[in-house]
Amino acid sequence: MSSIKFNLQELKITVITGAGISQPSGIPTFRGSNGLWRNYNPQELATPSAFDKNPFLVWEWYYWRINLIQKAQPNPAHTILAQLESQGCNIVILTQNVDDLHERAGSRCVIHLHGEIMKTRCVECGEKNIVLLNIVNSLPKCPLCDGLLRPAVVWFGESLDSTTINTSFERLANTDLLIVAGTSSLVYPVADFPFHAKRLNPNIVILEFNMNKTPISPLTNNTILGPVEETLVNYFKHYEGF
Ligand code: BV8
Ligand code: ZN
Repeated sequence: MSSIKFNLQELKITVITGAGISQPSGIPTFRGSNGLWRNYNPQELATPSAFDKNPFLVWEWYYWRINLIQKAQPNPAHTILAQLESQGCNIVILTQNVDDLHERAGSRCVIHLHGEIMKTRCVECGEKNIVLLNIVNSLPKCPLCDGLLRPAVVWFGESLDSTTINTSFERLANTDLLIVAGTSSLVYPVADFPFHAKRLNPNIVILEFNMNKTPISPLTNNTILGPVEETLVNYFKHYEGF
């Protein structure tokens, strides 16, 4: 366990999360053994070309994931982060995940770096944030122009929203404690965020919570190995109030 003691309420805390924080809730990760879907590599499905080629297949994959997410519950790793916020900590979550488990755990300050699976946008008129009302086995259509809707997520080969990136960089530049939980730190540009934070703020403390070491482990003050639904809770529960 890290020997660094903080007064949490005095810190600006930023948490970068990945698929590993939702895995204990039953949501497959992208690269884990159970990450594949019907032997498709998610990296091949989460692309504009896969959607252009076969929107039915891509929507089938997203419907399958939406169903999993709707049946899933937030786990203790989501909950402890929400409790830090409700206990008055200044905490912002930068999540790569497209599920809503952080919000359902009670976190309010959540930035979805890769978008949100429960929202769609129209490929024709660009209308955004159209909530997918019900899952039908056909292609969802835009209520304004009847154009094809796509998941409002960032696919591989697509740029992240520039405002999202700028807001994230601004937050990282003013962060005292950066927690990186449940991400392989292999997907860019988010994989570079901890390095960027260290360049902006050499005094930042970086703690990583993962089952294994990752490319950012050498940069961290400590990598706490183990299931995040236990390690993150154990790390924070000895602070007063938990
Ligand atoms: C872009 C949304 C500009 C969709 C996702 C260099 C610079 C810039 C870009 C690139 C670059 N090199 C390559 C690229 C391109 C690419 C990229 O990074 N590829 C990788 C694979 C090399 N990046 C992009 O395309 C990005 N766009 O840069 O635009 C541009 C444009 C054109 C050309 C070039 C550049 C867009 C990336 C976003 C893609 N969209 N998701 C959807 O969800 O359907 S990414 C997807 O991966 C998810 O968001 C996921 O969260 C994310 C990262 O994966 P992880 O979350 O880390 O999940 P993973 O399965 O990998 O790991 C799980 C981890 O959890 C593991 O470490 C495991 O040990 C741990 N774990 C599991 N269980 C537990 C646990 N730990 C603790 N406890 C547990 N219980
Ligand atoms: Zn439209």
